[in-house]
Amino acid sequence: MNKHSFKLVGVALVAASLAFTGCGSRTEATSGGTSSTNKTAKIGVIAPLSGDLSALGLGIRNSVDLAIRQANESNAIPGWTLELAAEDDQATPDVGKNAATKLASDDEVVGVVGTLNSSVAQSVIPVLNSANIVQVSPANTNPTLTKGEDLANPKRPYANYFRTCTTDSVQGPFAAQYLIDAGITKVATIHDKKAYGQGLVEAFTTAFKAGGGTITDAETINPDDKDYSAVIAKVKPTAPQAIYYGGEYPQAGPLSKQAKAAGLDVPVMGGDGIYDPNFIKLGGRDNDLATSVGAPVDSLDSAKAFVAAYQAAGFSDPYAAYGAYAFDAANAIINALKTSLASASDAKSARQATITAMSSVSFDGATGKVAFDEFGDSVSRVLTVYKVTDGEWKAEKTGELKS
Ligand code: ABU
Repeated sequence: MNKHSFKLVGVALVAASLAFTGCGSRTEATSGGTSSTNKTAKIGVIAPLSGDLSALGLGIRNSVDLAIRQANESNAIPGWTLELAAEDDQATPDVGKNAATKLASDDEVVGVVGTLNSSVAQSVIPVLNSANIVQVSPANTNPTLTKGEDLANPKRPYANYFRTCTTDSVQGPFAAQYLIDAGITKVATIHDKKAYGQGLVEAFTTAFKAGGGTITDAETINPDDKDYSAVIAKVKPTAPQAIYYGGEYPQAGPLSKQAKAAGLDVPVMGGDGIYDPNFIKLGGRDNDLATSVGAPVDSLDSAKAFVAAYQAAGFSDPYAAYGAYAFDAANAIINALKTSLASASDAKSARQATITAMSSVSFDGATGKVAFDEFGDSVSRVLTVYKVTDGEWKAEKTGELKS
């Protein structure tokens, strides 16, 4: 049966079910070919689906969609049909907060994958936490989201929040170690003043200095800026061997291009926020560097089935940096739902039980082992350094932070 005819049959069956029961449960063909009356539970997505960062957000949404389709096809939660409820946060905290409020008011929503941006997560997490909705981010790397502002005395702020990516407490030092090992000991830093960019630069700076490096200059930009000549003019006389940038590719690409054009011909290095082909399209040059979470997805045996299924699904956007992490995040929620929905009469009443069940989730995902520590952080601490080589990102080094 093709996708179109399956949808038509599904619509007819849903209509028949609603007419018969007069409520929100629905009848669908199960993977065994028989019919049953199913209840609905929704998994939300909050991510940038439009704007500069949509290349990352669409990969997240599609990968959650794929996990939901697979769960429904395998009847992963008997008696329940899962649905996707995707909201565009436009990479903006206020828009993300409204998206969270909308999802929280939908009684069928039991979990949310997202956000991309740590700054948006700061607005979204409290809303979902108040509604007892579990949230799993594939991409937020700011450490304070799980450990609070005082990282030396960590205290988990929100019990509903988990993530499948590692954090900037690991990513910043991993980049510092890489540069020092490469003989780069003088670096200028620039960040975009957002939670992610500032936190990443702080983590990098502490580790780089501890490793014997010198920060020649520390500057900031505004995310809306397009012309970086003023900041480049301040950095250039300090003669850094590299620029470490905290922020995302829409600013990092042009910054790299403008620095080189101004005669500051040194590598720009950033974190996972710049690891996207758009960084190169926007001006990133050969020898620029990025760290990103985990091992390269296309090199992982564990990710082969995900990559093949994503391609077979025919999505028009790539899974990008966080697709596999979003797929694992959705499957973490689905695993928790297998426990929490088993005896639930409706989705809303299973929200708290889903949060509780998430702490015990452990499975082999596309990105490797998926499980969470006492803060809700991923147990994985693997990162990869990528270098722009012949106009493409190429993996340089994968590993864990040396202690
Ligand atoms: N982790 C990189 C981009 C997302 C964030 O703000 O954390």
